[in-house]
Amino acid sequence: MWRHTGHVWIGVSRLPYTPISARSAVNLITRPLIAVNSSSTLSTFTCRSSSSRFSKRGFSSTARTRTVATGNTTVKATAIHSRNEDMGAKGAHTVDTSSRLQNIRRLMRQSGVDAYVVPSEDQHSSEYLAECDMRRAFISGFNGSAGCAVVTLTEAFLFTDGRYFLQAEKQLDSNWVLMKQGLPDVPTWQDFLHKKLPEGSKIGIDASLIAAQDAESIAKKLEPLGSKLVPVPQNLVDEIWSDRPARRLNTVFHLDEKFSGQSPADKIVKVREEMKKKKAKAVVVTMLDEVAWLFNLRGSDIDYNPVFFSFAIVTEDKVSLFINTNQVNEAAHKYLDGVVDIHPYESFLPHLKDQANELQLNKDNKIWIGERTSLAVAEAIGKDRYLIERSPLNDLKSIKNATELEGFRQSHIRDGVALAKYFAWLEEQLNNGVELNESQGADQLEKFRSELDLFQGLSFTTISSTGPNGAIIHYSPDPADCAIIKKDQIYLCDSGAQFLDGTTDVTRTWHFGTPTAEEKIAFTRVLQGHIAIDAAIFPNGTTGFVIDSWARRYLWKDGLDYRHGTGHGVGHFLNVHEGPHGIGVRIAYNSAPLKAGMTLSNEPGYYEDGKYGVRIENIVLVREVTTANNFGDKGYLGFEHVTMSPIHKKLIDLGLLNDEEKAWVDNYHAEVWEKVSPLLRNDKRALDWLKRETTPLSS
Ligand SMILES: [Mn+2]
Repeated sequence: MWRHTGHVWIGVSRLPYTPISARSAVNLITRPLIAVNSSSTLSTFTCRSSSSRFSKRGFSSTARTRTVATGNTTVKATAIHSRNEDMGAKGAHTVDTSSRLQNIRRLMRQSGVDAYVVPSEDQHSSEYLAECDMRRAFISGFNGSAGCAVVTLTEAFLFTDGRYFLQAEKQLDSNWVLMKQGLPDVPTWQDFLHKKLPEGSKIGIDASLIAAQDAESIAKKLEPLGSKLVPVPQNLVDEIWSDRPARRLNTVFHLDEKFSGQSPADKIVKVREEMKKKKAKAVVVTMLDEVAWLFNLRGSDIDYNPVFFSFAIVTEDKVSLFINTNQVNEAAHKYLDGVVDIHPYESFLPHLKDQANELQLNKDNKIWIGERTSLAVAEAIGKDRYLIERSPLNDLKSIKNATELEGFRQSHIRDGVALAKYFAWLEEQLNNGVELNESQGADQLEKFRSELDLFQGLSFTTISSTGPNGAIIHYSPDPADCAIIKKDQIYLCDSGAQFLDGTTDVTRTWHFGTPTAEEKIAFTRVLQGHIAIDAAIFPNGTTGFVIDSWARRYLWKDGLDYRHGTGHGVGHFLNVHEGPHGIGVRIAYNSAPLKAGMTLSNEPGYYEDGKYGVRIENIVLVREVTTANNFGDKGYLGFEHVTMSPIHKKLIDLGLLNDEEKAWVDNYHAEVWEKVSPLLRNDKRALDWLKRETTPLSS
């Protein structure tokens, strides 16, 4: 697997991704393992997004890379030139990597390594990268979100998964061999190192970009061959990347406790309680959303993710935050006064080294690092002095307090206002024969969202897709070249926003003309799965792995399925994807039971390549429920949906629903009307639309 542990979200799609590997492939059902629409021409383009003008804190203020399907039109990829072209990280065109490879090989020889690995990750194992961290894209020219480059002195290999085969084929120049991970006989990049490279190879790596755990297992396999991983102090890509963009240094502010509901001091107490259970002397926090959560701080160093570059160390009596201190505004400085010592970001590793020496570490008392913590961090602590286990902050953060949960409810009601305004507007435009493309739709939705209270920006790039584009799971429209939204096709819209009181992520599927019987059946099967999850009741200790099939069983009846997970954790005004829990067939979902207070998406779908995509996504909160019995004294859990947007009745084949399911739809719609309509009093179009879309099925 790409990363064999931890909770990983890969891709621009806002969906829990099912990685394609020998291990997970057995969990996937009958469908072919290619996640792109084979009947469309896939290209990528870059543009400056127009969306930034609505963004208050600039979460979406830089260039976006977009993947666009152009239907039957073949777009000359070379015709697109952006000002980022030289970076190699943008555009569908092929970058000539000859001189880059020549340069890096010169440095490889100087460093005495035979191969050099360029992973996708940054130092914090972030899902989304800042531009300066897109090293693999720079060296290879391939800018998909998942992949790893291995450069030898004579060859260059790019490893990626099924979602990106077409894109990589298009973008890689003749210097590169595309390694299609997931196909038979194609090794993962990790296995490639011991299976394909000659014995006695010295394989260079930037220790800050590879998980300690990964490095450990790779080293073990290399050892019998006399090969080894060699940490190279300077990142060789950075050395040759002359116009590498600087890191963003945006303002870091503190989130008022009326939104966060808990002080950093309280959170630190909880972290120390977890440390005690493991006899750990310290916890090192390397994930950016975990640092942000711990101190109630937010920033905007990475698009869509209200995080900032930082590390933290919590010991039994000290808390240290490593951050570019200039970024922290005065109020935040004051807020943290007496709670945490603030140090420069660059001093993190040396500081950690000193601290590890000061603490009395032994085989029972170690420093706790998370599963995705880098080799560099592990090495700073020293061999046998660290414990690798899921970060306690990951678990603590996933259980929202009452304030955060109420924020989720309220922000989703407001979000429902923007959705109602948008869908009503869109329908009217299409009925009036106005020609609108997918990107114009996305922009209008963002405009409505930007008018909402506490809005901070989008939580990811809006997926606004008509017809066949909806079947491309990681699609997002390119403003310069995307499809016109068609009245007689299914329209799928997956979008979300960041608010001070919560993060939203919602998918709705519409048909503004007359859907076919086949489309209605697919939609209804998806809806039945959605309802099954929403209404699920299960004992404490149950994982998302166990209930995933509840979402699929109705599709399975018809021999249908979907190639992504059913649900992911959602941050509170933090990353739209977070762990450790989720609903899906990946075995990792079996390691984190669902607990009261967790937030999740519920998003089954169905995709008919070349025709349409269907997805229905709500955010749900996990909560305790009262049952007639309490077998095993475990307590029972269920979900509370917070997303407030109608589910398209026109696409429902009523003949497939039982009475309970029909009642669910009617009850949900009554709730949407009750909560959203009071906020739409000044918008007759949206109010009329909401009224119509939320009337009972039988009316
Ligand atoms: Mn989602």
